Amino acid sequence: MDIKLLKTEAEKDLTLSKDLKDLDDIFRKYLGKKGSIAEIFNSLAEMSKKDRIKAGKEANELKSFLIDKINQKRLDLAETIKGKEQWIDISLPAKGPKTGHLHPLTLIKRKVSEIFESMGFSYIEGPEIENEFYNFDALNIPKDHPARDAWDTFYLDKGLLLRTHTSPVQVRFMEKNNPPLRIFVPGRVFRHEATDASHEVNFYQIEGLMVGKDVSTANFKAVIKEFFSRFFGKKIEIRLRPSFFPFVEPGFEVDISCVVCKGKGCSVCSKTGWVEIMGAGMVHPNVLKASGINPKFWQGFAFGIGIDRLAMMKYKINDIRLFYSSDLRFLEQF
Ligand code: FA5
Repeated sequence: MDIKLLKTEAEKDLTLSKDLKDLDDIFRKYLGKKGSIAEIFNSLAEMSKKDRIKAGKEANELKSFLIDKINQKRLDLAETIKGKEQWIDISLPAKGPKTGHLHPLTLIKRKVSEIFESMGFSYIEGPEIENEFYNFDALNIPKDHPARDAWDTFYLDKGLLLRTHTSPVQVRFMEKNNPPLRIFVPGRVFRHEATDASHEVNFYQIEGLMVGKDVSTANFKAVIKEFFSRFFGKKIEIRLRPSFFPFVEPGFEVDISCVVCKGKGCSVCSKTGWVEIMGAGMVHPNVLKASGINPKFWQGFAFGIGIDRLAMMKYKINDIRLFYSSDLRFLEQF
């Protein structure tokens, strides 16, 4: 390889180079591991001693020459492109780290907690892995009772299961605490069922329980009316439908008018204009008994609200599955 020709070619390349990328290419072409200079060094072994000394010296000179030229050109380019996007101004303050934020379901849980706490309810938690006694038996759902089918359950080994609702915590709490009592229990629950726009296999509920000497359905209505108006910050239409839950008597389901479509009918409310948001009722005497409380002296109401459904209404989300999608485009809006 003719070193003089190589030098001329490199000088030409350098003159024509316009940006830092061109310079990197030139560096690679001549000084890189597989570049021209490396090639010359590799071929030295095949030369006669005289040629080898000459070529080695020239190649080394060309190498330092090119390094100097490239460095100089780099500085020149930096000067000329100062102010343009390629210029890195090292005196600028660094970009701050991206901070995370709370998940929309956490925001809702906190808001709900704040409201119930202000009404004198205490925050209580219970286990996500339950046994059949607390999830079913103590809640007046005997083994072979068809009502058990209402909760499609993920069973684990040894009589354990993933709790299908937060109601078992009613019993766990009443076993250890005497009435009068007022608690709310936010928590994750699991159901082995098909998902759609308003159903997930994993979702969140808030259980509420108030037991006293003369706690009635009227108290329940007052509490949830106050809750909904504070939660939504405006008047919301509520409707109570008689319903059956073995652990309450009487039992009802509470619907609120669909905020997503303003009651017109959409995928969230299955075109009915109403969204089922909670189950509720007066605590069944058998549940009080199973928890060691005498139903002759004490009575109360209980309810279970779907947190996800509340979040859907509050933020006008039309598919519950978005909460669990981990999609930042969705989550960054909150
Ligand atoms: C229950 O789970 C009862 N434990 C509620 C209860 C408590 C009744 C105390 C009486 C006394 P239900 O299966 O209807 O009931 O669920 C309660 C709420 O959870 C529903 O109103 C709904 O808001 C929410 N929910 C139920 N299933 C799902 C699901 N698959 N995905 C999302 N939310 C759901």
